[in-house]
Amino acid sequence: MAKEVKTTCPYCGVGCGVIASVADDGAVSVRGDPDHPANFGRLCSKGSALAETIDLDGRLLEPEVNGKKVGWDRALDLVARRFSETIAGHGPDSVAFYLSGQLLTEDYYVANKLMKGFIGSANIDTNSRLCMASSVAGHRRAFGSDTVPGTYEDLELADVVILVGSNLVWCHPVLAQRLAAAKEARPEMKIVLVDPRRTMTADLADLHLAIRPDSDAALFNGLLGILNHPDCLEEHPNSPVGNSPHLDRDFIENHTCGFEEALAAAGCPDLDEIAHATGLNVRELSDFYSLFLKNEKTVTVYSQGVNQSEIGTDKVNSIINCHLATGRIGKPGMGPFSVTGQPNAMGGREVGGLANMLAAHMAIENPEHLEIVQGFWNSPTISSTPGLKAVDLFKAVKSGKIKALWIMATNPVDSMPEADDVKAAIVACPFVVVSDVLEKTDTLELAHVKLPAAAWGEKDGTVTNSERRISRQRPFLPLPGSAHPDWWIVTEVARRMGFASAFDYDGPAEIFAEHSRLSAYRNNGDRDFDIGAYAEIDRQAYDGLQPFQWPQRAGEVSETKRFFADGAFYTADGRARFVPVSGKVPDRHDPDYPFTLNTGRVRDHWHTMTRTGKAARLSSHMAEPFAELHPDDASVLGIAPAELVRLISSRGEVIVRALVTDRQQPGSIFVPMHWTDQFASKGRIDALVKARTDPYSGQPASKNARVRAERFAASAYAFAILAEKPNTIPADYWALARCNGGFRVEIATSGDAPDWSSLLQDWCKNPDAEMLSYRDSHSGEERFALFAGAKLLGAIFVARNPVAVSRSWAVEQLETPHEDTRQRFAVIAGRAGADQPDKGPIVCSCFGVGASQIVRAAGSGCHNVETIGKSLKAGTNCGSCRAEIRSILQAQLPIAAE
Ligand SMILES: Nc1nc2c(c(=O)[nH]1)N[C@H]1C(S)=C(S)[C@@H](COP(=O)(O)OP(=O)(O)OC[C@H]3O[C@@H](n4cnc5c(=O)[nH]c(N)nc54)[C@H](O)[C@@H]3O)O[C@H]1N2
Ligand SMILES: Nc1nc2c(c(=O)[nH]1)N[C@H]1C(S)=C(S)[C@@H](COP(=O)(O)OP(=O)(O)OC[C@H]3O[C@@H](n4cnc5c(=O)[nH]c(N)nc54)[C@H](O)[C@@H]3O)O[C@H]1N2
Ligand code: SF4
Ligand SMILES: [Mo]
Repeated sequence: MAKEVKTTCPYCGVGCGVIASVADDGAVSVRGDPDHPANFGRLCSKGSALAETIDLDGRLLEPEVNGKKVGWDRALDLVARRFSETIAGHGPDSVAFYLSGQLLTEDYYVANKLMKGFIGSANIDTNSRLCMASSVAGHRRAFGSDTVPGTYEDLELADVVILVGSNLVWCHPVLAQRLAAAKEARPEMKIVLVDPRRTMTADLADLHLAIRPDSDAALFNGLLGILNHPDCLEEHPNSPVGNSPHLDRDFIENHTCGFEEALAAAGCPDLDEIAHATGLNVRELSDFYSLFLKNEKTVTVYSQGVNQSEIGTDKVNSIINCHLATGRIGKPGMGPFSVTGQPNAMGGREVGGLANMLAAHMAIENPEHLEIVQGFWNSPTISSTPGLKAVDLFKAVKSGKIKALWIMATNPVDSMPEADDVKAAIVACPFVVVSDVLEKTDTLELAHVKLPAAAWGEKDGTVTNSERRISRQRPFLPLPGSAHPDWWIVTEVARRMGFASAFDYDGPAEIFAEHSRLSAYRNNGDRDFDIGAYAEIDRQAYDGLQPFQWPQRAGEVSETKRFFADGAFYTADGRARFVPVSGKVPDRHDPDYPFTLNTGRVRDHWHTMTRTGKAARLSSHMAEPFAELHPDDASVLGIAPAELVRLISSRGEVIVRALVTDRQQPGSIFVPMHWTDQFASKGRIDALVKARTDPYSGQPASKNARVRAERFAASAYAFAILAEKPNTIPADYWALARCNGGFRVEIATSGDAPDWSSLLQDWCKNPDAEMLSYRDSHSGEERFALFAGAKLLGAIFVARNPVAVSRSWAVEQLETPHEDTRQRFAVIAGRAGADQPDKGPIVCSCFGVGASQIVRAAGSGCHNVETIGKSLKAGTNCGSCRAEIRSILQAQLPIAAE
C-alpha cells in the first residue's frame, strides 16, 4: 500500500497543497491536493515535477569543517564557540545571520529568537529583503502594520484585475490558472498588465501597458489625480470638479489621513505629461483609468517589478493610495495585493526575520513591543535598534565589521546585487557557516563549516502563503545521512552558546505553539498577527493541522477573511495613511551603459536552480542563460539570433545566448536570474547589478540596471550530449543542463578551439568506445559520437555558426539504442530521419511537446489550445505552457490564412 502524505509545495508563495505518495518500492509521486484552498488540486510545471527533484544526488549528507567530514558534535561545538568568542571579543553586532523565505516558520522563529533575544543583535536579515521588503515597508507606512488585506478569491471576484510588475503566468502559475478560469466563466472581467516586457502574462490580459521602467508611481499618481479630476478623461468631460463621484469621501474622512498631501504630491493630472513619463499613449492611459473608474471591484496585484526598485516603497504606496481613495480595500473582489515569492516569505515576516522587525509583527522601534517580546522570551537582552539590511550586512562583512556569518537556505553569491563583491566579502570573513541541502553551491563552496539540512519531503513544519494561509509541510521521506532540520541545528548551537533552557524544544510543534502564544501575548486586538487559537497545540493536533488563514484569535472561530473592511487600521490613531509620492521617473541615462538590464524568472526554473536544475523536464524549456533583446538592437549590435552576447556593467560581465524578440522594448534587455557557476561559465547576472537600494525598505533594485552589450565573437560553437556529467569544460562559454539520459552542453570559444574528439573521449572516460566522426573542412563542421555497443556515450556537434542541430532530437539519442551502424551514423548525420520529424524547442515540459510539433498541428487544423491538447496532449497536465501554445498559434494565423 502506498503511503500518502498531505504537504505543501516548496516553491512559490501561492502555497499549493500537494499529496506525496510513496510506493512500497520507495518511488514517490506528487499530485495536487484537491482539498487545499490555495489550488484545489491544480499544480504548475514545477509542482508537477517535484518528485524528480528529491533524489540524493549532490546532497550534503555530513557536516564538514574546512572540507573535512566531521560529526555533528564537533561542527556544532565549533560554530557555538566561534560565535561566542566573536561576540565576547567584539560585541553582538560583530556576528550576523542571513536567512531565507525558504525556511519553515519554526526554523525562522528560533533563529530570530537566538539573534535578537539572546545574542542581542538585530543583524539578522533574509533574502526576503531582495523580495518583499518594499511591500512590507509600504504596508507599514499605509496601514501601521505589515498586513496583506485580501484573499485569492478576490482575484476571482474582481471585475478588474491589474497586474503590476508581475509575470503571474510564470511566477504564480496556479493563481494565474485560477484567474484564467474566472475570466473564462465571466469574460466581461478585465485584466490589465503593467510590465515593460510583453511576457506570457500579457496573453491573459485585455490591456498590456508596456510602461517605461520605473514609471509605475507616475502611472498610479496619475490615477489618483484622475480619481479626483475625472473631467481630465475624455469620457467624463462633465464630471463635477472637486466632488468626484469616484472618491469614497466617507472612507477618506473617517478612516484615513493625508489625502490632500498625497493628492498635492500627485499633481494635477495631465494625460500628456503622464504619457510622457510612462512612455504610454493617451489612449492606453485613458482606457486604463476608465476601467479603474468604472469598476469598483478592482484588485491590484503587484510583485517584483514594483518591489525591486530604488523607488519600490513609493510604488507600493502609489498603488495603495488609489485603493484608499476609493475605499476599495478589504472587501470581496477589492484591494491592493502584494503576492509573495517564496513559499514562506510571509512566515518569515510573521516571526520578525527581517533586521528591522521584531517577532510576531511587532516593531523593533517600539519600547512596549520590546518589553513584550523580551518578557515573553525571558531573554537576557534584546536588540532595540534595527540591524543591518542585506546589502549593508554584506558590506559590513566586507569591511570586517562582521566577523562571523551564518547563511541558511539562500545563495547570496548568486542572488545579491554586486554578487562578486558579496563573494569577496564572504571569502574575507573569518568564520562562515552555511546550512544547505546540497554539497555544492556557489555560496557553500566558500564556507568554513557546511551543515547538512533536511530538505523538502524530509522537513516538518509550517509555511504561510500570500493570502495569510498557514499550511503544514509534512515529511514523507526519512532524514538522509546525518542531515537534520534547520530548527534542530539552530537550537543545538543555541544550547551550546549557553541558552539551553530557552531552546529546549522537542520538535516543531512546540515551537509553533510558542510562536502562537507570543502572537497573542498582551495582544488586545492592537496587533494584526494573532494565532492564539493554536497556543496550546500538541503534536497530534499539529500533525493534523488543516490549512487556515490568520488571524485566528484564542476562543474565537474567526470568520474574518479580510482585513480593513471596517476601516480600522493598526496606526496609533487607527487611520490609514495616504503617503505623498513623487511620480518622478529616475533618470539613469548613462552613455557608457546605454541599455536597461531587466532581470527576473523563467517558467520552469527556481532561483539558483538547486532543485529545478535536477529535473530533465524542467531543464528542457530553457536550457541555457539568455538575453532577450529587441530585433532593432540586435541588428545595430550585429547580433544574429542564437549568437552569443556579452553584457557588461561597471561591476562585471556575463556571456549569454541572444534571444531576439519583439516582446522586448528597444533599449532594454531581459536576463533571467537563475544561472550560476554550477550551470554556466559566465551567467551570474547579479555580478552586473549595482547595489542601489530603496531608502525606506533597503530592498535592492534587482531590476533596471545599466549595461553595455556587444556581440561575442565566437570562433566555434558546439553542442554536446553526454551520458555522464562532464568534469571541466575548457571554453569561454558553456552552459550545462540535465536531460533524459544525461546532460546537454552548449559551448562556444573565441580563440583556439580545443581538440573536440579528445575532449569527448576525456568526458566519456571509456577508452574502448567506438568513435564515429564527420569533418567538413570547407564549412568547418565537425561531429563526433562515441558508442559502447548500442549505447551512445556522448556526441558533439561543432560549427562556425550556432549549431543548427535539433536539440530535442539530439537529446533523445542518449536513450535510444543504436543497434546497427546505420543508426549510429544517423547520430553524426546530426538530424532526425524522415520518419522522426523534429519536435523543435520544448514548450510543454510535462509531455515533451515542441514548438515545431505545435506548428505542424496548427497546419493540420488545430487552431486553439484545446484542439492542440487533444491532438498532442500539450498543455493538458499542469497547463503552465498554455500561454505559449496560444502565442505560437497566433503567430501561425497569418500563415494559415494565406
Ligand atoms: N518559475 C518561477 N516562479 C517563481 C520563482 C522562480 O524562481 N521561478 N520565484 C518566486 C519568487 S521568490 C518571487 S519573488 C516571484 C517573483 O514573481 P514576479 O515578480 O512575477 O517575477 P519577475 O520575473 O522577477 O518580475 C516580474 C516582472 O517585473 C517586470 N518589471 C521590471 N521592471 C519593471 C518596472 O519598472 N515596472 C513594472 N511594472 N514591471 C517591471 C519584469 O519585466 C518582469 O516581467 O516569483 C516566484 N515564483
Ligand atoms: N537580478 C536579480 N536578482 C534577484 C532577483 C531578481 O529578480 N533579479 N530576485 C531576488 C529574490 S525575489 C529572491 S527570493 C532571491 C532568491 O535567491 P536565493 O535565496 O539565493 O536562491 P535559492 O536558489 O532559492 O537559494 C536557496 C538555497 O537554499 C538551499 N535550500 C533549499 N531548501 C533548504 C532547506 O530546507 N534548508 C536549508 N538550510 N537550505 C535549503 C538550496 O539548495 C539553495 O542553495 O533572489 C533575489 N535576487
Ligand atoms: S503555483 Fe506551482 S510552484 Fe507555486 S506553489 Fe503552486 S505548484 Fe508550487
Ligand atoms: Mo523572491
